Amino acid sequence: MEFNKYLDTSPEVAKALAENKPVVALESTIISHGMPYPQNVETALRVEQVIRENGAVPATIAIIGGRLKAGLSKEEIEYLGKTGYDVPKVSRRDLPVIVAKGMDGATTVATTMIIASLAGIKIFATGGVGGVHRGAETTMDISADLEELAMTPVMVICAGAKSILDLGLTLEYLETKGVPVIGYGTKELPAFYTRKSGFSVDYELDTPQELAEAFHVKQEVGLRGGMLVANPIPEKYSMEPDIINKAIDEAIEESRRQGIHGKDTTPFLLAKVKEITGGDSLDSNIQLVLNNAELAAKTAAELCRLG
Ligand code: PSU
Ligand code: MN
Repeated sequence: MEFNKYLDTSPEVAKALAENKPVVALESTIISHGMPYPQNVETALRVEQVIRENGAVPATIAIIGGRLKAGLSKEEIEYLGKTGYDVPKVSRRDLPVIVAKGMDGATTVATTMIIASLAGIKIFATGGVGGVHRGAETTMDISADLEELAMTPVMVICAGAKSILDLGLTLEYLETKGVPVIGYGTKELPAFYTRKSGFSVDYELDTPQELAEAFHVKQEVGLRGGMLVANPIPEKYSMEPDIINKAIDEAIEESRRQGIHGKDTTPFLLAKVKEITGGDSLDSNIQLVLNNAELAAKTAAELCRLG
C-alpha cells in the first residue's frame, strides 16, 4: 500500500493490500453516468458482492470532497448513484481542479486507473472502455482512457468496446501505444453487447493464470502501461447484432443533430442506446459487468500468487 497525501484507502482495502491479498478496483462513472438509478447502485453493490464471492476485496474508486477514494462505503455508492449526472465525470485532465476545489467526481477508466495505481491495486473490472470515436478523423475525439492504458500499470478487464466507437481505429491506437489487447477465450474483439465484432485481437488467453502471467512479465521487464482484457458477454445475455447496431447508428445520428461533443458524447450515446432498446441493453450491460468482476477477482488471486 502506497502513501499519497490526497489518497484515502479504506481500512479493508489497505489491509488486503498489506497482506498481499487480491483486490479489484471498480470505476464510478459507470455508476453516475453509465446507468440509471436505482439499477446503477444495485449493480455496483452486486459487482462488489461477486468480487467477494470470488475471494477478492472490491475497491470502488471515486473522488469525494476532493479526496481520492480507494474503497467506498455503501452510503457513498448510494450517493453517487442517486446524484447521477450532477456528479462531474472526471477523467485525467479534470482531476487537479476537482481535488483542489474539494469537489466530488465520478472517475472514468483513466482516472480509476490513476487512483488504483496510487493505492497499489493492479486489476480493475468494468463494462466498456473509452476509445477512438467514429468520425475522430475530424472531431479528434479519442478517449483519455487509451492514453492511460499506455502509461499506467493496471490490467483493465472489460467486455470489449461498444460500437459507438470506431473499433478498428481503437485497436490501431492501442497498438501504436504498445498496449496488449487480449481476448479472453477468443481471438475476436467482443463488441460489448455482442460476442463478435469482426475485428481480431492480438492474443487469446484462456485462464486467469495466463492473464496474470502476461501482466506480471510486462511489469517485471519494466514496460510501462497496462493491459486490456476483452471478456465476451456470456452467450445467454448477448444481444441481437442487428438490433443493437441499428440502435447505435440512430444514437450517433441524434448526437450529431444535437451537436453533442466532448465529455458528454459517451454518456449521451449510452443513454440514447438504452432508450432506443427499451432497457434491453441495460440488462446486458449489468450481466457483462458481473462477468468481468468474476474474472478480475480470479485473476487478482493469480497475480498475488506470482508475488
Ligand atoms: N463505455 C461504456 N460504458 C461506460 C463508459 C464507457 O460502455 O460507462 C464510461 C467509462 O467510465 C469510460 C468513459 O472511462 O465512459 C469514457 O468517456 P470518454 O469517452 O469521454 O473518455
Ligand atoms: Mn471523448
